[in-house]
Amino acid sequence: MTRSLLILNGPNLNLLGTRQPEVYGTTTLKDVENLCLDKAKDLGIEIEFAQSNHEGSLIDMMHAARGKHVGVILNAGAYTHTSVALMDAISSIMLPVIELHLSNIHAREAFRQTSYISKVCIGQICGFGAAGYPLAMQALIDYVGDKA
Ligand code: CA2
Repeated sequence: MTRSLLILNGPNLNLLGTRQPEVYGTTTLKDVENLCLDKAKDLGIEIEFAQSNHEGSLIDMMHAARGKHVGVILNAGAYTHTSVALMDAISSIMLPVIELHLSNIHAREAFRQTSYISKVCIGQICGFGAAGYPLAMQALIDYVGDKA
C-alpha cells in the first residue's frame, strides 16, 4: 500500500506570500503544496495537504490521520505557543509528528521561543522557509522506514 503523510498548516498560513514577505517570503501556501507534491512524487508516497484557522478542526484532522497516514508534518502557527489541546492531540494519535516552522522561531520574540508541541514531536525543522517542508517529508519517511 502507498504510504501517505498529512501536512497540516495552522492559523493565518492561508495568507502566506501575501503579507509580511520580510518574515515569511513571497511563496504562497499553494506553492508550498506544489513543492510537497513534487517531493511526494520523488519519494513515491501520497500526501494530504490541509490548512485551518481553527484549533478544533486541526485537532479533528490529527485524529483522522490515524489509520490513514504514517506520520504528520505540522506547522501549527501561533497555536504552537499556546495550545495544550494540540499537544494532547499529538500525544494521543500515536503517530510520529514533525514540528515545522518557516521562520526560525528561536531567533524571534521571546513568546515564540516556547513551544507546547516540541516535547511530543519527534523533531523540529525551522528557519528554512518553504524548503523546510520537503526536508521534513524526507526526515519523516526516513524515520518511519519499513515500520509503516
Ligand atoms: O514560522 C512559522 O512557520 C510560524 O509557525 C508562523 C506563524 C507564527 O505565529 C509562528 O510563531 C511561526 C504565523 C503564521 C502567519 O502566517 C502569515 C503569513 C503571511 C502573512 C501573515 C501571516
